[in-house]
Amino acid sequence: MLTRRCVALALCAAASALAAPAARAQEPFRIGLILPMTGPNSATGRHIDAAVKLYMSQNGDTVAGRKIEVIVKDDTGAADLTKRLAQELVVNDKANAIAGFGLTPLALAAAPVATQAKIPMLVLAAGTAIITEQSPFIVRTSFTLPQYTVPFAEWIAKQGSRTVVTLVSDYAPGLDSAKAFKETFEKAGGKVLDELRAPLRSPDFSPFLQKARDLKPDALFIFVPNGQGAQMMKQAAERELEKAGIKIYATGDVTDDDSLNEMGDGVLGMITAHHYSAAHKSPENEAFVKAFKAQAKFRPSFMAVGGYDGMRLIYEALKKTNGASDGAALVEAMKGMSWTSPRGPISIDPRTRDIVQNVYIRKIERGADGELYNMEFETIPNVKDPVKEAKK
Ligand code: VNL
Repeated sequence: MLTRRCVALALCAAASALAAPAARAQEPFRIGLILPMTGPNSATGRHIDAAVKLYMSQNGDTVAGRKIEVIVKDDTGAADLTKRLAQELVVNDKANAIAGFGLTPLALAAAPVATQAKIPMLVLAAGTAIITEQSPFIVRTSFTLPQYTVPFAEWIAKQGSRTVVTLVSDYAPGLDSAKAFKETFEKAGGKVLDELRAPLRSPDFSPFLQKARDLKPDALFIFVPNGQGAQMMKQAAERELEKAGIKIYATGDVTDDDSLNEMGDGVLGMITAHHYSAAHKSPENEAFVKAFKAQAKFRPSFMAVGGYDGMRLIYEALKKTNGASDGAALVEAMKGMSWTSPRGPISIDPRTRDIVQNVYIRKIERGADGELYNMEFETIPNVKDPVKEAKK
């Protein structure tokens, strides 16, 4: 005969057997967001963090029954710290995904951690072409440097410039950009007279700008990462390159929406190429910019849009797996996904896990609100990373 105690115990056991899977289903889905929140690249961190917060306030913090928990870590832009934080997020915080990566060396440092932990690694910022090849768990929502450098070099060649000097930051994305520019521009019949490289840390661009001026090219092509554009354009103005008959072309990293207003009227009319401008004309972008400004109190840059789309990718993948956090299943769910981002139509190339997006040629103009904007006037649609396309 069952005693009262036995009955109670049996019920307890039954109850806890029922409770166990339910409790597991309610485990939060943890995203370790590793960003440079302080140091020279803090603008990148600030924009991505604000965009992630905006996405969550618009879309809620529960997906397919899983509560989404974002754990933000500041890597200050130091690769050894990025790697340690990624390891700690996996081991101590039981992160189900890691995301962020403000600079290429930081993404490269974290890639082996994602491979070992078998969890998705979302690259929201860094732009060297080879990054997505460093782990089968990497998916990118930012951009690649050759993605906008190649169509831009073709466009510049068409404008009639015959000789160009390139000036880039001396690290992987800069080298990617300079190489893509030279190959494309020379194939179109132009000539790159010199390939200048400025140091990444605490750069003084003046000697490089002077060297470019002395070489008397038709045009100068510039890439420096997010956060260094204002200093570059100030020093370029001091060297009076335009007065010497040298046109300045830059990637949109140089004239990003965060620092453009600091550059003053000297940059009016300058032409750049990039995948995002806060002035992009679409209902999706107008709603995004309005909501972003209301919540963050500053206007979104291309870094913000990379973070916003990265969150959407995680949310949509979790819906597809019904809340299951298996890393390989989540990455599979992300492959081929497409939607209309604030930047325009985008998709994740199922072969490379890299982003496919429009590239826009833009001109700096003063907007109706008195602020400076990169105004898009030509679109090169659905561009895949040309480096990985060439390897097919
Ligand atoms: C990178 C490329 C970083 C483009 C950037 O800003 C950028 C990178 C911090 O791959 O390191 O605008």
